[in-house]
Amino acid sequence: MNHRLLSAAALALLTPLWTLTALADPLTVSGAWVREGPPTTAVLAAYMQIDNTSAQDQTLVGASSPQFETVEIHRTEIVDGVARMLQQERLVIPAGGGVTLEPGGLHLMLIQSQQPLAQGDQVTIRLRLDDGTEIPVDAEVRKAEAEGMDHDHDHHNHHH
Ligand SMILES: [Cu+2]
Repeated sequence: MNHRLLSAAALALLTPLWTLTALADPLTVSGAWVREGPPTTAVLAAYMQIDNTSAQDQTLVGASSPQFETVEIHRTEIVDGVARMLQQERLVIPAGGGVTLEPGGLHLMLIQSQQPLAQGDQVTIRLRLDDGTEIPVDAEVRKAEAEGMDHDHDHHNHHH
């Protein structure tokens, strides 16, 4: 590679980083909601659409909520006919693309709520990217729209 090509490549790498600092969040989150659980449950699942409006892949490495002790990234998979939840260390949202967190698939697991949450309550979640950026998300607690269509989290909620 000659020097001119090299510097052009370096510039292409640097430019998006520079513009990122001036622009809004690289991710757009829409339709965030938390599935209402039984009154006694301390573990709830959050779902949302995450779109990457930047020109670079973005990597979600975690999340937190002031209303919960811990938030984990989970993926539900069917293993030998049984739904299991596998914790994800990271979740890549491709440049110009999106990732859907939905019942039966990816979700945020909200663990150990500080107080009971019911339909209509708001949950504040902060998504954390690998570069340290935090993206606030407001999610409303709702009943599942198609209860019975999916069976994830049944092992959390044996009491309904
Ligand atoms: Cu989970």
